[in-house]
Amino acid sequence: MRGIEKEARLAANLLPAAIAFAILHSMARTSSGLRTLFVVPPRMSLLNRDSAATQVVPLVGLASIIGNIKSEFPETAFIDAFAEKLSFKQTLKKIEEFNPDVLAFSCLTIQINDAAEVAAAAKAGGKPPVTVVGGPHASRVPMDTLAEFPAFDYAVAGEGELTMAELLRLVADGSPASGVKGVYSISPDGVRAGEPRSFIDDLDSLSLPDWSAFNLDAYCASFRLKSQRIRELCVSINRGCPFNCIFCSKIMGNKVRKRSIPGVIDEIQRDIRDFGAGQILFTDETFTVDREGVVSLCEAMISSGISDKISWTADTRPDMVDDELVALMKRSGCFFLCFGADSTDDDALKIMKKNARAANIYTAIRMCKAHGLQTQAAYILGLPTDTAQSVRKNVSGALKVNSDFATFSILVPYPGTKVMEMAESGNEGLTLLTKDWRLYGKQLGYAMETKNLDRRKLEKLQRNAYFRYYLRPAKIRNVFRIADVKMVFFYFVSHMLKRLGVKPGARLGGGPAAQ
Ligand code: B12
Ligand code: SF4
Repeated sequence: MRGIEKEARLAANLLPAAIAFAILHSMARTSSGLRTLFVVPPRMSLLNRDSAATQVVPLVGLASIIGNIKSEFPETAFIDAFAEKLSFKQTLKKIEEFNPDVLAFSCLTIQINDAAEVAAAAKAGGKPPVTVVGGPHASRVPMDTLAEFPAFDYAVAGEGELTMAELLRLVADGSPASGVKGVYSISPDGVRAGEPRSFIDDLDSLSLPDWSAFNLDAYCASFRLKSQRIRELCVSINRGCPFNCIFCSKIMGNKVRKRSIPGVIDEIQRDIRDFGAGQILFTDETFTVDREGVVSLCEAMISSGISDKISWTADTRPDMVDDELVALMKRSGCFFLCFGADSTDDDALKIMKKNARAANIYTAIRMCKAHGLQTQAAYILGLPTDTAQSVRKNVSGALKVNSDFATFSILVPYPGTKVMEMAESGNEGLTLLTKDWRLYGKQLGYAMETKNLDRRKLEKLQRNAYFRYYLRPAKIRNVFRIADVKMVFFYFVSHMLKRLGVKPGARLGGGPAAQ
């Protein structure tokens, strides 16, 4: 095997690039022995606060891919370098130890540069693996991702379960995977290939997410203190959202595809029984988009006794809850709801194409409070038309809404969104500052500013929003209840460092640039 590799490497130096590519891809990979390693990259940028200051949860998308390929490819493993707080070097060491044939990354936009650096370093080692990238960033701009980061051989757009299985079969055969729907590639001689794969209609046809490759102790349950030691697992009950908010990446398309409720109940019971879950995070983009389905789910959680064993939390839109539903959700174990409020101003909601009214968030929070649910509302600052005054007005509204927790993000032009289109055109009141993806943070970023508010002003308004919100007697203790104190500390230290001239893309120790 090593001899074959040597020969292949020698050939790679002598033959034209296209042939070398084919040889490297065909190195002795039998289907069942194919070693596949999925990786969430480590956090390597010093001020990448978005990824540090939010929940870090086990990714159900990756667990689902693993669950759907594991019987055919048993030599599959997973490293969440981000959750395990591994450095670049530690991540690389673990990759080398596993010695993968295929190295596959899952990345948000803010993680893509870090993943590319790890991929490049892994490829420079003794046995270069075939590298694949999937997840939100690659899904929206697969070709651009490959052109920008040659360390990736393939980019997968959309859902990975079926695509990855087909890709691995071809790699195991030593064939190029460029014909697989959903797989994008640029060959060494520049030929681009790839076409979209349709969304999976029948989600019940998929195997359950497999958590056995995860180090579940590396995560902390959402909205709980680490000391509470509750194990949280993620469950997705449907995919897709019918709305078209201008800032949303719309990874899962417009059509809502639902799972059967008995299937979801089986999964939760399995998560409790086999993986010790004490809390469930429903990761659906709009959990209550199918009201009937949620009613059936809650009733089934109550009748099966699940609601006595676990608590749960979810995200939804403020216009998609009602009193009866909230009461039922609470009875079935829900303790916390997050709302994409976005703004407390109707005009701003119109600009965002939210298709909702500001009044909805006031009503939603009131209802939740009446039923004893804790709440978080997420607001966005920095719309094209925003001024300091309109931002302060939005924040004053948030104070009146008075959810237990609030986040104030600065609008980010994620690739593939309408906001990116507007920012790129440069004539809709938004200015794109960079395409360095490490700077695409919602909390401390540098991606965009507006015609009325430069970055400095935007960030000052954001800081003031947090001060106004949390420096109130009834709220200050909340900061310490969910966001562990380190995160709050990191938020302010990051701002200070930035003021002192540290570039948001500066490296944490251990990354290649720091060596
Ligand atoms: C639940 C959720 C969260 C949860 C869980 C995080 C998570 N990463 O799953 C929480 C609340 C923690 C969260 C936080 C954040 N989130 Co979030 N989140 C979502 C949401 C609503 C659903 C994700 C999900 O579970 N989907 C269901 C599963 C089954 O699908 P999936 O994860 O996408 O995986 C599938 C495919 O993507 C693909 N795939 C994924 N990885 C790979 C890898 C390979 C190799 C392959 C082949 C395929 C593949 O196959 C999977 C199975 O089909 C999405 C919106 C959306 N619809 O995607 C936003 C989304 C992913 N979040 C987003 C953002 C920006 C964030 C934050 C940065 C925001 C912030 N600052 O607060 C943080 C980052 C936190 C972190 N460290 O990861 C953006 C990402 C945009 C981008 N281009 O980067 C999204 C797309 C929402 C948006 N704005 O449009 N989020
Ligand atoms: S932000 Fe939420 S409601 Fe709007 S399109 Fe995205 S998932 Fe749907």
